[in-house]
Formats: sequence, structure tokens, C-alpha cells
Amino acid sequence: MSDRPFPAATGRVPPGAFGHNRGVVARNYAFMPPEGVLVSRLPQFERTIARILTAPVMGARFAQYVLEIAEGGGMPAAFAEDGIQHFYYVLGGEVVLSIEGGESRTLAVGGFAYLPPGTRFTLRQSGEGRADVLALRKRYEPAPGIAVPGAILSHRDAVPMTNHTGMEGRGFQFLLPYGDMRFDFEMNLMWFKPGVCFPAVETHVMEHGLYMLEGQGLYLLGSDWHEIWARDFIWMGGYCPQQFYPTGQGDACYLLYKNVNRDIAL
Ligand code: UGY
Ligand code: MN
Repeated sequence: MSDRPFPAATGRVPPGAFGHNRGVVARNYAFMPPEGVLVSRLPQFERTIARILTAPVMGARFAQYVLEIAEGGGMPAAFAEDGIQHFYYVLGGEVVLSIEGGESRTLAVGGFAYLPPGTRFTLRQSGEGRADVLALRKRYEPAPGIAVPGAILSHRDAVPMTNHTGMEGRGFQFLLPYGDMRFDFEMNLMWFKPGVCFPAVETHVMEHGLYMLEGQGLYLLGSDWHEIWARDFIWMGGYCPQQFYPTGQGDACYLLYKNVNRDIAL
């Protein structure tokens, strides 16, 4: 043992920490519990930690993050990216999203924003305490004759709960206008009563970014089941076999990204 001095500290590695990991990264899916996702910082933010959940390096064609914005933090100046759309959903605390020359709105838990490519905006913490925000960036796929959509600032309570499946115990909130071809992705709140799984294993070309908001369950990815609960994240690539079986006592809900409304690029 060397006698090299380190700064005084009292923290200890908890029992069971060594080598135990619920996370899995496979060719076309990843299961990401929050404790393993380390801190990044981004140049367009101050006093903000970004936890990058998925990115092209994993295989995804989009990027998704949890932003932890400390009091007084956020974007100090207007930010915009050519060709890139942004989506934000408030998980905790409060932010103000301001579009340059346009709407400005305080977004509390369940508030969300869609920003079309090239929009100049700021996102800043407001009120008291840290704001946690789920963020997503995706390159817009233009389609001939289809206009680019406008910005949306809203709250999940303003979005109706629907159920196109007819299956009992299911609820859907489509945060972006469903079936509107101007949008090339959906962000959907998927609600489940305990024990109500979807009726078949899905295997489809669309990708998903799934952030667990409430409840718990078992998630099938490929041929493996994973226990999932709030704050876990899943990336599902195209044709990843998938099914959710909700367990526990209460309703389960996750926020699901899905690329839609565009033909296959060849
Ligand atoms: O719409 C969907 O693709 C959805 N049912 N998939 C999922 O929840 N994994
Ligand atoms: Mn699916």
C-alpha cells in the first residue's frame, strides 16, 4: 500500500454494487437503468448536467437525454440547429421555454415543447429547485409537398386520453398531432392497468426511445425479459421484438418516441 494522501471522504461503495448491472446493450436494443448513465455537460447549457440515454454511437438515429438544470441554469443565449427538431418533456421542477420572436411559456411537470428545425429558443430553469427535463433531438426528414410543422408548447393534461385498440385497461396520449404527415415522429404517453400487456409481441421497422415514468413491469427485448421501473430507459432499434407486461399495484406509464410517417430511405 502506498501512503499517497487522497482528499478526506466518508462515502463507501454499497454491498452488491460490484459488477451487478440491470443494463444491457445489444445490437438493436439497450436497457439503461439510470445509475450507470454518467454526467455530460453541453456547450449550449450552463449549470446543467446532461445524462445521454441514447445516441447514434449506440445505433439510434436520434439522441435522447435527461437534463438536470440547477437553479438559475439553462441556456444563457438563444440556440438553434439547422435541420434538427427538438422535443422537451418536464419530469420535475419548472422551466421557461421561450421562442425568439414568439411564444414564451412556463412548463411544469407534464409540460412539453416541440420545436421544428432551425427554431431559435432558450430553455431555462425557473421557480425553486432543480428542473429535470427529458430532451430529444432528431434530424427532420422532409417529404415532397409536405410543410414543416410549427412549434407546440403544451401540457399533457391538455391532450385527450384515447384508446384505438379497444383493449380494456389501455390509454394513449399522443402529445404530437396523430397522423399529421408534417411530423416525422410521435411522442406518446402509453398507459397500462396492471396485468394488461399488449396482445402480441411487436416486431416493426420503427425505432423507439422509451422513458419509464410510473409503475413497473417486465419488458421483452429480443428474447430476454427485463424488470423495469420509473427512470429506466430503453432504446429499441428497428425490428427489435418487444412486449410490455405491467406488474405491481398501480398504473404504468411510459413516454415513447417512435419515428413515423416517412417512406424507407434506400
Ligand atoms: O406503438 C408502438 O409501437 C408501441 N405499442 N410499442 C411499444 O410500446 N413498445
Ligand atoms: Mn412498438
